[in-house]
Amino acid sequence: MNWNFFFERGLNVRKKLTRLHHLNAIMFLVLSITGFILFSSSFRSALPSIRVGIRSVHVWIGIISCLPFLFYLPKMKNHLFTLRKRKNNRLNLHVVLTILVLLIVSGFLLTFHRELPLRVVSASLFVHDIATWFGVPYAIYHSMTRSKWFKALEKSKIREEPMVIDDYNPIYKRRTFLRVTSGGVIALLFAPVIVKWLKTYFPSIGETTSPSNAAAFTPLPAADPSSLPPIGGGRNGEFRYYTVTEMPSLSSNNWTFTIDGLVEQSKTYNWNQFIELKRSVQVSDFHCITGWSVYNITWEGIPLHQFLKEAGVKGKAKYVKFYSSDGVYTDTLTIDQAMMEDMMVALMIDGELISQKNGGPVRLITPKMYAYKSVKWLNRIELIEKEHTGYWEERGYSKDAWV
Ligand SMILES: Nc1nc2c(c(=O)[nH]1)N[C@H]1C(S)=C(S)[C@@H](COP(=O)(O)O)O[C@H]1N2
Ligand SMILES: [Mo]
Repeated sequence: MNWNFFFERGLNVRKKLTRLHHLNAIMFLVLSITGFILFSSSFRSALPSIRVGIRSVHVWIGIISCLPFLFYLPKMKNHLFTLRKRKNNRLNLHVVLTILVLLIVSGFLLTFHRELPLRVVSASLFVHDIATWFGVPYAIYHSMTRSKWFKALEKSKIREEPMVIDDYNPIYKRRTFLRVTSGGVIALLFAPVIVKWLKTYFPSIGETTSPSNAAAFTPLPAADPSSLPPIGGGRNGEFRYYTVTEMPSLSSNNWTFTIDGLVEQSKTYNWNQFIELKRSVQVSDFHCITGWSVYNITWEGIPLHQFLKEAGVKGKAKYVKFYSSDGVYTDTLTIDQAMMEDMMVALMIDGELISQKNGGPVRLITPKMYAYKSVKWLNRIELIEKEHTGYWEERGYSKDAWV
């Protein structure tokens, strides 16, 4: 047995691993930051123009960070061997590798989400999120407790005290205390984001009822009997509430709805007139391009084609433009798309007036297209001749929004 060979080799691997480790730490940091930006709803309004760019950076660094991982895999056996006597380090390695594999696989699936079944995409988003909520705090804890200053802190007080190595060794007590405290602090810092994330799956956590619009809008429209109980059986899944502005505060006093442009009959409705319009009920799904979906929603509202037919679309009109009362968000459909059966100017969801957060009292829904088409706080429909580029399409989203 050539011990020297083992020794040399071990050293070499260790050095390489350390370098790899630092490189990975930097990439992981960039991935966490870009990932948080993509997840955070406040960032939507802060810097919407770089959202698509940030996603590309996130995806590319994600791909690049797989390379060291591939380089590491053949050395993994060796690495585990060097750690054979250190249970904690081995455990750490297993945790880290599991988290990385989960992040890489789900990240890969999310990158190609448009080619995959929606359920696979939602599951990937869930895995990607949860692996992040474990992985990021764990990585912070890990790099903190291994840093030089933390180690110094662990030992600092010991010098003045007698070094008795027994069950009550102060080194261990102080160490445990410091580690538990810092772990606790990190967990506390992450708790709000994690709770927020959990709420998107389990709305019963925290506030049970999202403030409805019922107080601001009188009279309340009466739900169609088939909306109550909702024929869809109640929606499945939770919305992530998005806005690129402050949410507009609307009430039946200031609310209006206009259809104009290239139509025979422009018209502006007030609340009382609007809720007199004939409504129908549909059950459909709602898909955000970022990967989450809500299924079996019972929507009640005015089918878009009905609206357009009543207003009389002029021959010159080629596109339908939708405005939000937030004053910023817009989107368009071609006339053909707008005439599709399930495009709807929705007023009620599962038998209730659509809440403010959800884009109520009136929002567009476009079930066969991604929800960036479904303008919230809809207050105007304009028939136009030249194509208009919608809010997110202007900022890099695909004009092809078909799910
Ligand atoms: N006015 C307005 N409408 C909007 C948006 C927005 O930011 N502002 N976001 C869009 C996107 S990207 C999605 S996924 C859905 C989200 O709807 P929700 O907030 O009700 O979940 O609304 C769409 N309509
Ligand atoms: Mo979206």
